[in-house]
Amino acid sequence: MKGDIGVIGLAVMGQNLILNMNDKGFKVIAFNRTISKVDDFLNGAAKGTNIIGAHSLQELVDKLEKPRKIMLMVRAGEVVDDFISQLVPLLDKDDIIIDGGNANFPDSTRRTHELAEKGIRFVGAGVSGGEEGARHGPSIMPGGNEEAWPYVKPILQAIAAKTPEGEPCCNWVGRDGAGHFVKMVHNGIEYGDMQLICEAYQFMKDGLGLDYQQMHEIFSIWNRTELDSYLIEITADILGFKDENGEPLVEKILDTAGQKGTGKWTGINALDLGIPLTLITESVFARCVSALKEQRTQTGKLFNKTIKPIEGNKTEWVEALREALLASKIISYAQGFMLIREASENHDWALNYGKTALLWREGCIIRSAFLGNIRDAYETNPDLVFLGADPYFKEIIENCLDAWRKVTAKAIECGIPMPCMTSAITFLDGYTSERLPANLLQAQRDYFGAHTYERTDKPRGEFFHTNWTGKGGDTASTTYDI
Ligand code: NBP
Repeated sequence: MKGDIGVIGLAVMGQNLILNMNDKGFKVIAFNRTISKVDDFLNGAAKGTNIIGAHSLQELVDKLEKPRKIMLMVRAGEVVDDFISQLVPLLDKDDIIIDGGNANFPDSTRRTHELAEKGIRFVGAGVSGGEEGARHGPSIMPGGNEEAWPYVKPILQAIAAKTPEGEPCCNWVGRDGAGHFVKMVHNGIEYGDMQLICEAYQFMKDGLGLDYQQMHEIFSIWNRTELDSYLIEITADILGFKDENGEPLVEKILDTAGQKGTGKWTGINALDLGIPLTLITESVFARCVSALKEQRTQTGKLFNKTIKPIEGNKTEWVEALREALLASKIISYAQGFMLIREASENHDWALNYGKTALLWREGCIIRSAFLGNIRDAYETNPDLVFLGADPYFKEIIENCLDAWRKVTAKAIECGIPMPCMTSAITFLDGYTSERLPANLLQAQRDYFGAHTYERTDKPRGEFFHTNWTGKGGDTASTTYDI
């Protein structure tokens, strides 16, 4: 009997996905560049399973049922292109290559087209959930050549996480790089959620002076509210975790955050598409600031930086903080879905926003009860442009608004950096303003660059230029822009 699927790449994700596929009754053929790792795997974690090893790509290809399905779980980038170029001469028309790594979505678009020209069907599938998700049910976001979907669907949906209602957190996203685009936004949202939690932590620790046991308990309680999510749950665990001396381990971890680039890609795409993805972009910059440890230390001394303790009823402040976090989180997801909508229209992907929320409901790092409400919002109104306009989310924002203002204002007053919570409320204030000061901005642009402006007392589309100084000309700019 031949294999149902081949998996290339036996690091943490590949091994765990293979074991998951094996549990679901699929026969998997495993291969890795460093061949010794194939045998290590077969004699280790895969011992006693139906998993079969291959010691060359030819052997892998020969052992697979046609049309062959080969999933790459290797380092993103050139490595994927290298494997594709080695595989193509060994494959037949209609065989399928799935890239389950963290590809940048334009690469998946390119690969879909290049491989289609060769008669090979390509699927770019974002996979989220880390080691645990890969083993027991990740969120999977497949896109690319839709002809491949009926063949890979039974396997991917079987191994994917399931919602409380039993629906798989894996469904066809769209053509070209749509799957990896949605995965990228997922990662951006993950950056935002993590930073928001960190801001709440600092407010409690440095502002309110709470200890780790208290913060552990607060996050555990928050996890039983609308904030119920994997990231809140692990934060409660982390804050309660003691090292070998019985002291909070997190206090001893160096405060410089790393990043692998998906948050940055999300920000770059938002800028390219003109979407105000302020919260996620601030979360990427917050990691950049954290990385400047030595500069921060020096400048802190220069400015004699201190954080003013927050006075007042701590229980009331903690509840206000929870509301500020919840409202900010709604803004983050609202902005994320604005970006997804714009990309869908721009690339003609016809993405389904409710189904996208469902993909993230379980299995992935941003999994939460909240995503079920987002799915409901888009099912009720697929044309919803701003998530905060959905009645459920609007009511939460309105109820949280006073607390959100109080917390962000207090943080600024006391010297606690809150780039995400403050950018979120500033976005809402701008997005709900019928009139912004951009009239002055347009005047400035026209003053120095003759960029023209529209007038409130004339129809849209009619452009005016003023000779502001009496010295300039009457010619409007058509090419120069900043
Ligand atoms: P890694 O991203 O660490 O990649 C390890 C695999 O890539 C091994 O099979 C390794 O082969 C192979 N590889 C490398 Br590295 N350089 C190679 C080269 N020049 N030629 C051929 N093979 C090469 O593994 P991972 O953490 O399991 O992640 C796999 C994919 O899934 C990545 O794209 C990652 O971004 C994505 N992802 C990871 C996570 C996570 O939590 N780790 C979550 C979601 C998605 P070797 O054994 O011979 O060195």
